[in-house]
Amino acid sequence: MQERSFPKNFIWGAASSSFQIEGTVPGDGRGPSIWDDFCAQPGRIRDGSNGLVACDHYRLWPRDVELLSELGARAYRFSMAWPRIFPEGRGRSNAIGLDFYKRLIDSLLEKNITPWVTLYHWDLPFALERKGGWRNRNTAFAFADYAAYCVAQLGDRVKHWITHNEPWCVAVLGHRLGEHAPGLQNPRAALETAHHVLLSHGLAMQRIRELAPDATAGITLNLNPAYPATPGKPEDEAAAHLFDGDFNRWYLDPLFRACYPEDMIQHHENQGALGPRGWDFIQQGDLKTIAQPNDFLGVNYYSRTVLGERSAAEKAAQKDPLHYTAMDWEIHPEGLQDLFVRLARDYPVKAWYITENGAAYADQLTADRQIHDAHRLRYLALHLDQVAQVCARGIPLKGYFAWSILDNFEWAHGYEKRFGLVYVDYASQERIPKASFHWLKEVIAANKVFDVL
Ligand code: IFM
Repeated sequence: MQERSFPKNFIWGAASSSFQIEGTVPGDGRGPSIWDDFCAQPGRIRDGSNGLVACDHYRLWPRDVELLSELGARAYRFSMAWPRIFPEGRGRSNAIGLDFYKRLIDSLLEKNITPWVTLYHWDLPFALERKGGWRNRNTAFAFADYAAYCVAQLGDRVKHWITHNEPWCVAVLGHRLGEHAPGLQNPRAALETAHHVLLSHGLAMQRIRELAPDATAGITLNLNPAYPATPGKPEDEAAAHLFDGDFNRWYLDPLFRACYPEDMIQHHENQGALGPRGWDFIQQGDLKTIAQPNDFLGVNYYSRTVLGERSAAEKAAQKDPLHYTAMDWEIHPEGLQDLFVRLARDYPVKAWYITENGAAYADQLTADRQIHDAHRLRYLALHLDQVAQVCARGIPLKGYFAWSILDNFEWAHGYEKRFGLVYVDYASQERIPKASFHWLKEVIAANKVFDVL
């Protein structure tokens, strides 16, 4: 790996999300979310845990802001918990919740860290789930009202808004595969959800533009490039195209071309995913609403997917931490560059940001309470090398947010998977910066990535 520089003014940051770190402090007026309910259902979370305490960030945030400052982060991407602001999803607002975010934002600004606020990172107010959650079109309008309220209240301090994080996860993990809240296994519900989440993005963008014409706003997608195991083999090529349609194009095309991909419409119909009511949830004008101009697209990149039979050597590598992370996700840094080359070719996006990238490993605390996370450090170095190459191609990739500043609640995996640059000792809530944190701090200061391997 050679030393590579990043463009001047490249935005360096780290990311987190509300449910994964905040904890729920009784008496603070926050309403329950679908994730509180999901965690309470036996068997849903691998270690049986929940978000009640998490990293206790709701109380310990000043320490976490100090850590971001120590890292040299110029930006911090975090999410607001909708049920902290509107405990029932709409109607009555909760001033205590809003004040928490005001204090956090003010403290970031004092330290010259720019807040990048995600409005929805999966913690839907449970009161809305009772009314059909994202399967109900009204939720899209409730989201736009919540977004408008946040922008009206915080727009003087916050100039960067991300409407949604990873709609694919909300739709597919939450409603088709049942691995995330609300835990449904219903293909039609997943399609309705994807559509209403995208619609809510468009509606929220319109409100953000009205209220904060000086702000930049966009959405974050998790994109996963698909490769045929045997290039040129028709079945593998077709499987890769289908995977790409389901994972990537189903979100990119409506957002940037105002249409759903024809081949995938056909596919869902052939699968009988829709039931007798067909596509009745897509109303006239919806796609125009969804395709509002975005100032940027946030991309979360972790891995790639290979379709078809892999070679014996590739299969053997699956237990090797040099090739796979603790999530069993393949380490494929080149996929990041391939993805951006293709995105820049196919979609008219003004600016790109990597809003998440990182790796889970089973970190071991040493006797002198340090974390030598060499595998994570290598993962970050390899991916930053690709990021620098994307920038050097002239693609307007303007920033990078590491996932995550802290170890946190990794959804259905509970606390078993650690993604943090900072280790969290959950028993004491002590924060211990890992070797990767110290290394990234040097990279940020130098605005260069260098060989560590
Ligand atoms: O922890 C998640 C995050 O909430 C969304 N993107 C992927 C991360 C790792 O799984």
